[in-house]
Amino acid sequence: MAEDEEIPPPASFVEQATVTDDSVYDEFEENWPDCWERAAATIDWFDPYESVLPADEPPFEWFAGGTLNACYNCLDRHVEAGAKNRVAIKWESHLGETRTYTYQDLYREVNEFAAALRAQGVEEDDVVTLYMPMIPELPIAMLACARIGAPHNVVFAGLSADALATRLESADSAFLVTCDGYYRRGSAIFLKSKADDARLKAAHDLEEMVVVEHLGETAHLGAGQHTYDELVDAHAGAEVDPVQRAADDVLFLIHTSGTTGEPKRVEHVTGGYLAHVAWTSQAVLDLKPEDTYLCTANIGWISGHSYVVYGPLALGTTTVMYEGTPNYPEKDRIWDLIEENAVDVFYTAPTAIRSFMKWDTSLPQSRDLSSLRLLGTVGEPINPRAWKWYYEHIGNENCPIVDTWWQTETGGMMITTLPGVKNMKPGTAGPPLPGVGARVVDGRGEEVPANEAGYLVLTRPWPGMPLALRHGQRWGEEAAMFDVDGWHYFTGDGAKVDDDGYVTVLGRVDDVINVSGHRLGTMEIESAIVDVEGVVEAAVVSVDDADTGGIHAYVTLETGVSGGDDLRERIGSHVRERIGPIATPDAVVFTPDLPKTRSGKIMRRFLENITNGEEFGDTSALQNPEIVGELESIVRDS
Ligand code: 6R9
Repeated sequence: MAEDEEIPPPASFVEQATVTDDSVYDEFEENWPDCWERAAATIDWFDPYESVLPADEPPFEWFAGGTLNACYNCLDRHVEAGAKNRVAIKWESHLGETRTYTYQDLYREVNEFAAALRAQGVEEDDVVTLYMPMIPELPIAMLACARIGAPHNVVFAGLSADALATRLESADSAFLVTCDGYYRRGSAIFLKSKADDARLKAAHDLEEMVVVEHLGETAHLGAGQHTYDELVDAHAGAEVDPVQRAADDVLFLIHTSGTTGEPKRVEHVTGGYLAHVAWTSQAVLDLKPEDTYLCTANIGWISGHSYVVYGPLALGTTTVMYEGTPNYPEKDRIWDLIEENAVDVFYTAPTAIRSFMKWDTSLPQSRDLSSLRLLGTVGEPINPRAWKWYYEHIGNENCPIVDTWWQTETGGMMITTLPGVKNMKPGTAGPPLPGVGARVVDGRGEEVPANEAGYLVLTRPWPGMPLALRHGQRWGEEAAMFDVDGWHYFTGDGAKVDDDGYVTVLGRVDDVINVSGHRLGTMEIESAIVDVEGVVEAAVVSVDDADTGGIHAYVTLETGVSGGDDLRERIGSHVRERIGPIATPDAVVFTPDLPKTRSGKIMRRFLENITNGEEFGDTSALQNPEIVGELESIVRDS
């Protein structure tokens, strides 16, 4: 396979794909915005919408006038259509315990928990925070919230008590569902104690806490704290009518890293979001009700919301959820899951694929993976070598790969090939999906020539857009950078477009870094580091190593403070406490100074060059150009 080879989708795939007609692109162009009815038609509405998009300027009221319920779409309608015995969620614990929920089982438990939440005082539009690992009670709680119109606010279980406290405050949330603890690589992590800590730290009243007893330890319960089982048992057999939500009512909040030190709160609304994720699950992942599907994303992040829970369940598919990591108990965990469950569609991250490549290639080869029909990736650019390995070793050259570019802010997929229509180009996400407007521009907002790098902007609204953008807000400095004509959203990514309109995403160009598919804000980590006594300034950069990834921190100290392993350890543990283990620097470099512009802005670009052993460009714009060479020798000799 040559480097720039185009690979047509396998005929066996195209024969059975849901979307195979190239005319879908023209149809969306000619018929914009009404073309998005195709997305809206994948879900059921209580009241039909009056207009797809009433105006082409903010506020963007997608599917105005329509009412619906996301939980109804994910459960009731499949049960009503006779699919009650189809498996909705197949869960496997890290030790191989399995739990299977049919659509009827899930319907029953979601209704019971929805009744319980109501009885605890949760009303429509109250935000319920879910601080839970990958256990079935997490999607159950999400759907229960959706049923009663209470937006959920999922916080990744790997984040610290401090991070949870900040997110409770940011969401103004008085209700929390958590669990006693969970296992990770064989050891127990106690989540309830972190939740109790957050409760004390949050400048905010937490009224009620529900605790799932997952480890089986009896959790110590204080006032306003109940076990999940006690509440569900008390509402056994209860049925709760799904509330009618307006298309624009919030379905959930999610926090991600932005360019400021604070987590960025993103609110997704019911109608547009659900239509967007259901449609892309169908058109891109080619999911069908009879499929068994595995997405390795954690539900704590947007990929898990959209493509473990809402997309597949809206389509009535079987979604496989697993607790734990791809290498526990053994490095063939994923291939086990695929073989055992005869998985049809598999969606994972490039960082996982690179690990699979490093581990023993004979592991997937010794398994029967022939059930697979389509493969997907998300989270970061995939290099052509990893792409080809995935294509050959996992897909056996029989499965198209969709390299899907999107973000927390977009809600669902935006740039990728339609696998039944377009050729694939390894390392390139593909053209914008039908109806999506994307352009690559320079610093003045002018479109750059083909194959040249620039900034990736979205130039048309899309159904899955979040509340702030619907209302025409400019998202801080991220959107204010350009002078693009008309409405646009700056994604924070750099990209280039080839002559066929295929977009290659090059990575973040703002103060967000992507470390093994985890999105982290440099400012968030830096402000945790400068909290440590003795530290004056800090700058963090990502390590550009496809295999290891990681974060390096450059730190200046107060006079008289000496940098050593002790201080390194204190910095590491403080970052863990403030944010979580994923943000802990892999190396801390003490330096007399940081490269700065004349206006005092730290130039991370030079630090990135030094970290990654690259040539650095012109340093003449710095107030202290000599530090770059000095730092280079510190790093080289360390
Ligand atoms: C869904 C998700 C978003 C950032 C995004 C970009 C990177 C995601 C990508 C990709 C290249 C792809 N990214 N998919 N880069 N190719 N297929 O990951 O959301 O956590 O918000 O991260 O991830 O840099 O801006 P989120």
